[in-house]
Amino acid sequence: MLHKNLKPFPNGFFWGASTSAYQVEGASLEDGKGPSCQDVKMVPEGTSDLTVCADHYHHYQEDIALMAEMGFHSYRFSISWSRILPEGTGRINPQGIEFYSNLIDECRKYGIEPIVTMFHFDMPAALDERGSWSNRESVEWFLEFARILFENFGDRVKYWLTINEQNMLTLVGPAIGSLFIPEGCTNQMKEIYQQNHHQLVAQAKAMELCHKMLPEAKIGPAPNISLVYAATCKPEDVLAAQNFNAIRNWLYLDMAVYGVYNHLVWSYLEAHDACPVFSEGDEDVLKNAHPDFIGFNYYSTATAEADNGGEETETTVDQQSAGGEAGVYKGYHNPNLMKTEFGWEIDPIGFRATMRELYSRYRLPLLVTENGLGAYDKLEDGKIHDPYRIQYLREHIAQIQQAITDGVDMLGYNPWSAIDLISTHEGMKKRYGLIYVDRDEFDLKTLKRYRKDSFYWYKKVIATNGEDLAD
Ligand code: BGP
Repeated sequence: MLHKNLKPFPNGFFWGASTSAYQVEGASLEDGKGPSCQDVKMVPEGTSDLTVCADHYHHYQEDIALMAEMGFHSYRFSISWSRILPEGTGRINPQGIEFYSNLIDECRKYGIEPIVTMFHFDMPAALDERGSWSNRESVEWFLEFARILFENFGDRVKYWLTINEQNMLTLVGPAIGSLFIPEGCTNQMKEIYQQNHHQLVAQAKAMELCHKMLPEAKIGPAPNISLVYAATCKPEDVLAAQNFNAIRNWLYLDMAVYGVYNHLVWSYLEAHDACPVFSEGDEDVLKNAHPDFIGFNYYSTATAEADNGGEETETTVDQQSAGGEAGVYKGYHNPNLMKTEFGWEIDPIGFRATMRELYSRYRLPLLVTENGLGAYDKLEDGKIHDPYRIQYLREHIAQIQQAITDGVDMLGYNPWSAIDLISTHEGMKKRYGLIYVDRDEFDLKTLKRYRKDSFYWYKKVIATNGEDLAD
């Protein structure tokens, strides 16, 4: 049902937007920063590398001022591990600490709450050389990094996110430029789920450490959640949707919240001889960690049908494509949904369904850490007309209010992205920002910032606490 008497957005709702370090900062090897896996990867053909990005590193004051002009209450950004620890462990880079300290102060100067992602796809290259998440020591590496962040920024950062889209790292590593498979590996699935297990343990320990060191702070995970629909009401399709929901979504949140492996996923891993090995103490560590809220990225729903194990299934290419697994589920193109210019389905109502489901399952406040539309924006006479983005954001925000009226506890909305930045695998041409950056894929041009039409529109949305969504 569509509510007519809508509840208002709560006071203190975090209206803001998101970025990630390796996609927005640039200065990829400046001021003592070590390379991350993103800096040394093969960039997809036709797309630029990550040395300059939006040059946020050098423009952060101007960028935060623009966010303040929009009235942001929050800015969700990530901290580059290899800017803080160039070799991933050991030696701290003071200039890295200084940069984030200044960035945080700049936010606070305008009353913008910094929401910090500790890890967003950018493993230090030096740690990849030591086996990345495959190495059990990665748990301790992450904890060392976490402690440094809490020590240096914990006095000013109250909201922490552990690992961005761990589910996408596990399911579509190559699309986001982060896949580590050791030489001689014979069971890739087992290897990937072992790495996933290390990340789950690292996350649990980081949450516990955060609560110990910063009793006032709040911390949560940030997976990419797409509720999975069944393609039809055939019982087999419903089972397939349950399978994909478990593999794609619930594994990560059942673990973060309840500290246990989702039983459907465990049985799927057993069938593939891919169950992770627990080290001593893991079970307790996982059970003892408790997030304060659930951060989640939402772009669209997914749809699945039964797979009889016969024909070949489509491969999963990126975050929002479903692919399939013989005998488990098969991705299905939902004929009821429109797509973006880059082929991602658009489903605002599915956003509400996702929020309802998340809240029913976990009963924790929800923070939207990403949501947005990638498009080919054009700068004409100093203006960027992006009605398609306004429409996308408007329809999604309207569904948050429906969800709030459904009784879902919503903390905030931080769409992707505050400012144009480099896409995970489709370069600069796929823009998401409210602020336009004057550069092309390879021509850096002026890097000047322009306010898109969506900038002015979002400013009004924030000023009216979500009451006025009109153009
Ligand atoms: C999410 C990532 C972001 C971001 C966004 C858009 O999966 O957390 O880093 O890039 O998706 O994706 P893309 O850049 O592939 O269009």
